[in-house]
Amino acid sequence: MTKALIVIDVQNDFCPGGALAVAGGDEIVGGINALMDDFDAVILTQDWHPAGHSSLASSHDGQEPMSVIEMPYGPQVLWPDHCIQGTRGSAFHSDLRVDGDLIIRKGYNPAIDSYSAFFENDHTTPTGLEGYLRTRGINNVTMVGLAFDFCVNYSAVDAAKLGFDVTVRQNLCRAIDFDGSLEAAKTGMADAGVVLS
Ligand code: VGL
Ligand code: ZN
Repeated sequence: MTKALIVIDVQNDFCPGGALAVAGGDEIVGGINALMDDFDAVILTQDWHPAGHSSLASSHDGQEPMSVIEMPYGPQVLWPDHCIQGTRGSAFHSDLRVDGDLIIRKGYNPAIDSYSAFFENDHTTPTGLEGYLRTRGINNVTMVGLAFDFCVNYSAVDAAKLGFDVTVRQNLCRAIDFDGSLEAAKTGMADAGVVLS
């Protein structure tokens, strides 16, 4: 078994004081750092939106943050401006170890959001992570990070659908919990065969 730790979006904007702060988002950093040495590969993801990205409420006239609109690929929550490329908010938490093997950016396509580390929200356009893992012989992934009910959830379900053995360490995640998203995420991950530990 060759195993990777995938650290999802531990960035300033998802931590207290950030633009899309997840409660307790900074509490998981030390535990994630300590876990890294147990894996053959460590991969970090970075939410990385251009200004004017279609997932931002500010890009849509008359829309408030946290409203939901219909996009060609399905419903889309409109988020406050967050993780704009090159801003402080888009940087990793300053205590996070960034000596991993790969940083994969996502959400850079202006027209499509990308919660998952594997596919954009059209569930079709790949990020390349699958190929990276397969060519390194990795068949087992553990996921931690932010937010449990969005990017961790989408990434874990996609990884399971692709045939990887997937564990999500819940104590090293924090959730947004918007409109039932936390319970839906737990059910969806369990149904996909993700181990919630
Ligand atoms: C995320 C909402 C918008 C996440 C990213 O990392 O879970 N959530 N962009
Ligand atoms: Zn985002």
